[in-house]
Amino acid sequence: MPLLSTDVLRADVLRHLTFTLGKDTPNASRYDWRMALSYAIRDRIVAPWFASTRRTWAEDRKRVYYLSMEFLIGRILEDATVNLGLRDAAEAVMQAEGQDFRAIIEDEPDAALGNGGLGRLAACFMESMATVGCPAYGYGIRYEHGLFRQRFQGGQQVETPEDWLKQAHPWEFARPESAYTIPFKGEVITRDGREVWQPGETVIASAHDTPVVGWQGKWANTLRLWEAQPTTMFDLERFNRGDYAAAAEPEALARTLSRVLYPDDTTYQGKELRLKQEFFLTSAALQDILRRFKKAHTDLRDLPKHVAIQMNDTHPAIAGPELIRLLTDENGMGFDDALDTARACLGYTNHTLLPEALERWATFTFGTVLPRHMQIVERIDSWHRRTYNPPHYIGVVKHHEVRMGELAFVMAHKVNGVSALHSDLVKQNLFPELHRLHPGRIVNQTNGVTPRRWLKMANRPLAGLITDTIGSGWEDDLDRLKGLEAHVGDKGFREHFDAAKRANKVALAGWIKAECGVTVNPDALFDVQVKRIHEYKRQLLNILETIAHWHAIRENPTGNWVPRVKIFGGKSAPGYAVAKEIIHLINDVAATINADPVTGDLLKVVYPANYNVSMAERLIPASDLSEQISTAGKEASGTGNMKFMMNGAPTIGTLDGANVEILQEVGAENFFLFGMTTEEAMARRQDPDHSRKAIEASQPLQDVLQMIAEGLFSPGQKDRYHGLVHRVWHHDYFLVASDFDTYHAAQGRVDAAYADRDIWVKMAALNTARSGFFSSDRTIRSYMAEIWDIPSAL
Ligand code: 26Q
Repeated sequence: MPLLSTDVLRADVLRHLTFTLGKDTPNASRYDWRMALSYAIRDRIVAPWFASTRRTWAEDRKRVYYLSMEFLIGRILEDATVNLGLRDAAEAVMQAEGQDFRAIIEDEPDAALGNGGLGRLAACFMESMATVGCPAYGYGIRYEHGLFRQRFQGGQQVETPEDWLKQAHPWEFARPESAYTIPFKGEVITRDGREVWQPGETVIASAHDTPVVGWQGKWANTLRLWEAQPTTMFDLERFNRGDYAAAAEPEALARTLSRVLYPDDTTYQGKELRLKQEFFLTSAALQDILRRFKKAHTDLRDLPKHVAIQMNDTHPAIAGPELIRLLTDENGMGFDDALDTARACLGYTNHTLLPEALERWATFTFGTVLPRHMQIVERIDSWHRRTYNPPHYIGVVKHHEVRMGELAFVMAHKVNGVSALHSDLVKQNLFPELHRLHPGRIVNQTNGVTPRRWLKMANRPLAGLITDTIGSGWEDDLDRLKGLEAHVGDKGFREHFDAAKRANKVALAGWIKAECGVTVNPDALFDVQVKRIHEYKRQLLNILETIAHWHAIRENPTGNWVPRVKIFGGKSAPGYAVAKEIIHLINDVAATINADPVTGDLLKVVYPANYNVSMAERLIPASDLSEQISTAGKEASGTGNMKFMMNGAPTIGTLDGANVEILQEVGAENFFLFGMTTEEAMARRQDPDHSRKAIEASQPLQDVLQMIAEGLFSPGQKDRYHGLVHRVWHHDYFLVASDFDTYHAAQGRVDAAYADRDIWVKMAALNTARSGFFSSDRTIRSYMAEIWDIPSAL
């Protein structure tokens, strides 16, 4: 098969071009070729997919159901070819047909059904579950529009709708036969002593399945996304009465449910439509799970032996009450049995400590949209209060609000944080009382990322060097990267490592020129901060320090400076004014610095618009320095930090999230640590004058703030950043001022290290060599053992 695989693949591509696309080669567009190749690749996923599904049924295996409002998948075609071992064959086929393989790959829209870290984690988990042979379904929503596209207009973020489904989507199979009715609103009446929910509205959830194939095609799972459809096309009675607009209402409601992804990643607003989306996903998933269970079993009390349901944050936390409702109202189980059964199935992953991100629904909204669930939540709450009778009871329902974090905690047999530090803070700060009542329920599962996409696929030069050096097999056994350590002392290896990085940087420089119109020197230090824009992530700290660095070069232009390219990427939530102001400032500073002949090639600042998974795949392999500079105690884990490490970029960072574990794995001499610890940060905030004191103690920071305040970067509107500067002086909750000096000093250490090639390349290579722990395969195996109680099928 390997001998002929290219010829067979070529024949299949031509067959699809002819018979699926109906195109003759002379008329085939790039799109046609991409579709033909995608179908030919998809065909090869179907066999392992069927085999996995059949085995799961035949062996009656326990399955995991990963419920997530977000799956930030990115492009699929190249990843699928890599996992099937057909990457080079696919390139050869396209070449033989006179097609540019890269262009074909990049013709695919980037599926952005998620905001950031949480959604991308779900996508990495899907790939790792397939790789390690964990029988699994991902359940999500098939948003018609994913995360908005970002443009810059005069340096400011402008959002435009995203349209990934405009073209045919070759990776999914519609399953109209798998459809469920989802009820909303109405009232609960009592009939024969039983509560009966009479919904006021219903919609249909209709399934679309995407197979997810693991490394080497040994196993494949299903990502099942639900599309909302109207129960009745329109209300015939109203239509016949001539009320045409109102007659179309049921259809309109249904269509809005899966229309668009909410673009907020940290601020939660109590929007009714969002609650409806959450219930829509959750109810459809649970109905599907119970239907599948009943095909093989009869006693629903056995559910936990066969089913593990993971809630990705509280967004699907309505799963607790909904599962109880389905077991009791629809299947006749008693409440106590239903409660025990549901809890034994459910797990809850927490991804944030930020109070403004915690979901709380007004009981009025909750009771209106889900009247039966409101009753069940009250019953869960009083059961919990009665059973544990704690002194300071933190209820699920408090001050006319349903707290989804507490609900998820109470309804789960395991609750997990996403890094060691974060899990400790979940115990100590977020749920201290519940942790005392349920010791052992909170566990840690440090995040990971898939090395197939983030190393093998995205960084071919480095992946090739790794295989040449330690052989293949590291792709699904990432601890083998340790084997590189023995070669780090070898000058030849270091030269190859350096050359791989340089090749990526040259490619990125070309792209930056095309995208931003800025010429950057590939020998400069590429310093990269890419992630959602948020105050706690402190892009502001980075740009303030960039200004200080620029100022220092101008004061001494003939000094022995290390040339730098500062690269930013990321979107702000559309309604997050402060984040949008930071974006504007970065773009203003970039325009000023890039036009300065004094600093010239010594410093450039670029901010390509519309950061997404595909852009990450370009930027991260070409990075020298990973910026992970959040205020300690605020970043739950971070996963970008792991991707940079794998790709040989040392971190400049704080003791926050998984940075702590990165530091531990890589060693302090290979990590640029700075800043306050979580405890120091909390203590620092107790001083009401902390920022003023920090600014007055730092001449560089004073200079920077003065330059901004004077309008140096906004000559057309000198007061543009008065509000921003005022906040740094007086309302600096995220401690930008207090961490400025140590950050500035750490950047100085970076320059010194980079100036010595041997020191730098060794450090970079050790980052790759010691990144094995951050494979999401390790994370998934740990969930399987400690939360799901599921063995591998491989
Ligand atoms: C909630 C309610 C209404 C609308 C939106 C939301 C919402 C949506 C997305 C709230 C939060 C999110 C996303 C959170 C997120 O991405 N958290 C990140 O999760 C990563 C994976 O665990 C961590 O690595 C990051 O540290 C964490 O910030």
